[in-house]
Amino acid sequence: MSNEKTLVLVKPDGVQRGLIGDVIGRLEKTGLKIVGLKLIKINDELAGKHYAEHKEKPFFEGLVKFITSSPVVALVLEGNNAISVTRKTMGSTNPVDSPPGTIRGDFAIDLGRNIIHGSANETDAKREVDLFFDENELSQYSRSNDEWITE
Ligand code: IDP
Ligand code: MG
Repeated sequence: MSNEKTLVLVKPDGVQRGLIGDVIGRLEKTGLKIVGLKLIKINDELAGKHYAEHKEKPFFEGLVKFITSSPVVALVLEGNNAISVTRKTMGSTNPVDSPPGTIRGDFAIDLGRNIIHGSANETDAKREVDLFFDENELSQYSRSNDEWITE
């Protein structure tokens, strides 16, 4: 789809390691527009909803413990193909398989400490944006350089 919104989290490891600026900077430079942004501590309930698809997986308990262990930065990015552009910029789930130049490839070496979350598809993106942001926390605005980013 053309204009999309996607949810990104700078996970606890990214916050603790001082990588918030690097991660957001890379995403910003793609041309995607930040329309929501906040620092929050995820509780068990929100973690369970966010990672519902992984409830039966052996790593679920560790994943919830990790994602609730420290604040995260939650972002909503908007733009043409925001979901796939963000996933491409992030790299693969396992940093070991992520090429240099991607966020996970450059900043991480462990599957369970991979710095960033990004929605996987349109259905997940809608659900996750609603889970983390109220409507009134999202901004609609234009930038003076929008015509230089999108034809
Ligand atoms: P994604 O974050 O690239 O969408 P998912 O498969 O949705 O990857 O998994 C969610 C998160 O769970 C991953 O980012 C990673 O932190 C963690 N994870 C996934 N698979 C494993 C595993 O086999 N062991 C430990 N952690 C895992
Ligand atoms: Mg996923």
